[in-house]
Amino acid sequence: MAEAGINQAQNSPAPEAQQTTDGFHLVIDALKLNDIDTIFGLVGIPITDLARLAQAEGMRFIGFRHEQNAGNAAAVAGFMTKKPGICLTVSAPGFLNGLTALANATTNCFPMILISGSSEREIVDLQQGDYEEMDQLNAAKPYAKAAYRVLHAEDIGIGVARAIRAAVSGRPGGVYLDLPAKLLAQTLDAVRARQSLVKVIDAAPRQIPAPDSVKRALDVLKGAKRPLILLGKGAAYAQADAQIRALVEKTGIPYLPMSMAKGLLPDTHEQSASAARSFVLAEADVVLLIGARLNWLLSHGKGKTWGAANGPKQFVQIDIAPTEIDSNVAIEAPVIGDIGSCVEALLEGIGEHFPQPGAEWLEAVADRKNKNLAKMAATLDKSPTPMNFHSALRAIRDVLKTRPDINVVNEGANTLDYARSIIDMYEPRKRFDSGTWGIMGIGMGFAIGAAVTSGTQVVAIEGDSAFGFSGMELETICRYNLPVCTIVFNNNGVYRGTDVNMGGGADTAPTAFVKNARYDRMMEAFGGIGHQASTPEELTAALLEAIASGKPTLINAVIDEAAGTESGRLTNLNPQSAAMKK
Ligand code: ADP
Ligand code: TZD
Repeated sequence: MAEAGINQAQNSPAPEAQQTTDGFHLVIDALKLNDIDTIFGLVGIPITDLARLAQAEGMRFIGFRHEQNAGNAAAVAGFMTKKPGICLTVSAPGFLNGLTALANATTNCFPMILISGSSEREIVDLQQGDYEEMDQLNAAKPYAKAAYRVLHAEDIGIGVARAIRAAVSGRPGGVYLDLPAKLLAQTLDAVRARQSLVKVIDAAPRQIPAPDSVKRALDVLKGAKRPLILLGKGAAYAQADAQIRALVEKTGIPYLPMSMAKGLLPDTHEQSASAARSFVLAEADVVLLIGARLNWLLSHGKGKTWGAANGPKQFVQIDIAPTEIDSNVAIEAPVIGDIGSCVEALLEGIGEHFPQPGAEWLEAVADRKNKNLAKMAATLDKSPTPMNFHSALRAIRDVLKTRPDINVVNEGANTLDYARSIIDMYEPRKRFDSGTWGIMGIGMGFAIGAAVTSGTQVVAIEGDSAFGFSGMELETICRYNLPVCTIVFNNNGVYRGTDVNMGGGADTAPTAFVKNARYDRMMEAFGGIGHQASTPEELTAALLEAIASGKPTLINAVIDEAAGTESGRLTNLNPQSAAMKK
């Protein structure tokens, strides 16, 4: 069937010699010309030969067990590198499996390209019932930043170029590229084909902010009595680490990192106000947002969290997307441009000296921070039996402190909320988590993407429910022998393991799992290393061994099944029926 392309290619002379080439080769040539060296995907009709050819032509093809995980790997690769990560899938169901990752990438502003094979347009459009028939282009549009279809082989170069530019320019996002089977098999003259390829020049051009917007921002900041800087994952993505650090340190303003901006400055930095988060959000009078949206994760910039009773706040917002401004509350001073250019312009405008925040504000922040840190230290010092989230995370924190270079993946409810505040990060773009949607299922995809992209150790801290969404990728981790240590916080269920069937029937409660499952044995099934850890000491030993060996490892961390709270810290978003509240 459509899988014949590469067999022909392998048995026949190189395209130059035979002077024709085909769609398969052109797609690979177009990606390589644009310095893309890795494809994450899952094969089948009509793209198996594309994956084979990618390998034959020196690219890496990382094959997954489910497309959503391949897509998540591509998305995290995009976040880490500012180059679009590539996910390759088959038609209809494969495409739809990948679409969740594409939508999540778009929501999080990660650049990626989902490339899916598709069935013939004339059959799809007449709904004549092709193999895996679906109008994929239209299905993708609402969930992607852009969606394109290529119908003629000579347009592959342009199609790939458009996809790359759309993914990374302006606000980054997910792009869908539809490649019908017939296109891949089309042949054309090799010289014309070569000429049709496009090397994208300056894919994400700098966007310099308007000087008057910079002046306005500085005026607002200078007028602040209790200023705060909020760093979002856009700031991490921008790779303007030195400028951002300079701005924070020159202004002396306390800062809060959103979860994936942790490590942009080390969490141990004295200006970090993480441990006084509620206090600074409520008390600040002027807030400088750098690559962070005022969405639900920041209580939409209003209400009690923001100390509504203290009167209105003034916001300065740096973002590349002008439509982000005034999305939830009025923004006093928008600065539109790429973060590197905007922060540089602010630094230039500041010159040698910036009026430092008043001692009263800094002391109040430090005071609250020290109190909260002392309280947290007392909680972390306890060693209950069985382990709880805190004692397990203390063990992990102490190991990771010695290896600031390690990538951390994190999802779950309690596991996410506690790990985010307990595990310090020291380097930028090393923490990858459930992000803007609070999605479960990014775990193994992000872990594989981060390991493949960085070539270095990953530790994935996973709720047992969260892990289940992508757990089959343990096989992928073992197959590519990736340095990924997965720690499953096993408390026998979603949030916790103590729920009972309120109807009294034999079925388990909606949040309950099989008790005392041995996730470590899943790892062993694929040749990886499994550990069971019931104490912080066992967890420490297992993690140290995993990191020292760099081998695929899973630690089944046994957590008190009564330790978690429903929805972690999102209890307020969880409507409960009157009957359940009793
Ligand atoms: P967080 O969840 O960490 O608060 P968000 O994903 O809500 O962060 O916000 C990221 C913001 O950063 C988005 O509004 C996006 O437009 C912006 N952004 C991403 N990359 C850049 C960049 N290079 N320059 C400026 N803004 C950027
Ligand atoms: N499905 C998807 C794709 N995303 C989701 N966020 C959910 C379902 C709902 N959900 C959460 O918001 S957290 C969570 C689910 C199912 C799992 C929590 O249980 P856990 O973590 O075992 O992973 P804790 O640490 O035990 O709370």
